Amino acid sequence: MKTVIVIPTYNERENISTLLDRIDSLGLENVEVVVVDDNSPDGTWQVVEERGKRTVRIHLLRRMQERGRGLAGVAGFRHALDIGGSVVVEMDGDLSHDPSYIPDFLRAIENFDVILGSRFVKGGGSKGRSFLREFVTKIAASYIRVMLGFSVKDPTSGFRCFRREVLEEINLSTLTARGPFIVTEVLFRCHRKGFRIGEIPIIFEERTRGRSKLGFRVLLGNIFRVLKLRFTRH
Ligand SMILES: Nc1nc2c(ncn2[C@@H]2O[C@H](COP(=O)(O)OP(=O)(O)OP(=O)(O)O)[C@@H](O)[C@H]2O)c(=O)[nH]1
Ligand SMILES: [Mg+2]
Repeated sequence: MKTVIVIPTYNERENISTLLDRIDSLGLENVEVVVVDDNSPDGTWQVVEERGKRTVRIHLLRRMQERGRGLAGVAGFRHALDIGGSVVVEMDGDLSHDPSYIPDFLRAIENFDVILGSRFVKGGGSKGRSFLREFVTKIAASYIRVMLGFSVKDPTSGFRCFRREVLEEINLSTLTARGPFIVTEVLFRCHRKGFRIGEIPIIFEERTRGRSKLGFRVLLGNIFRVLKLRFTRH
């Protein structure tokens, strides 16, 4: 059973080596990594390319024309399927998601189709986040749960694990979100298809290096994106 870890990056030069080291040190068997970088001006892709020369387990997808967390993630999923992944883990490249949880995901996915790394189940949480940022995340989670009918506690978590069949079924080519809203759009499809969605606790750590690409305007825009998902015929 091959596991593929998909990491979208934009200007994560200060974080990506540490993350790849940490993944290596887990010593997991049959794991490959796909970094999807949108030709970062800080040269994140160069770091990945260099490492990729030393090991066949690291793949770089360098997107030259497009920019955006959303379709970068989708490109990563496609590549993960192409190289034969039977389980696909998606995580951020800013060290907010600790790869030492990956074995927990792999255990949990045996009984589910999708596993979310959740800040809001027992044992989960966040470190280093401001009260305001945490508050916004919680309000957004409640809003999304009510509007889209999810029972999961942390629908916007970007640390996730999917069975291959899920990514084959949700029709990747018609996903529309270009930005971080993609995580909600993907979860909505999984939910509508009736896949079993589980959660495991994770401690999310606020990034300490590099800059967040998530702006206030994007967050506000998500209010409308949720409404659009809810009221569009599918
Ligand atoms: N390929 C690609 N990756 C991106 C893009 N924007 C963000 N990312 C990556 O997506 C992940 C999450 O982005 P962040 O900027 O950390 O956003 P966030 O985690 O939602 O927000 P914070 O909590 O503020 O960090 C990181 O690994 C980013 O490098 C993009 O345009 N293209
Ligand atoms: Mg982040």
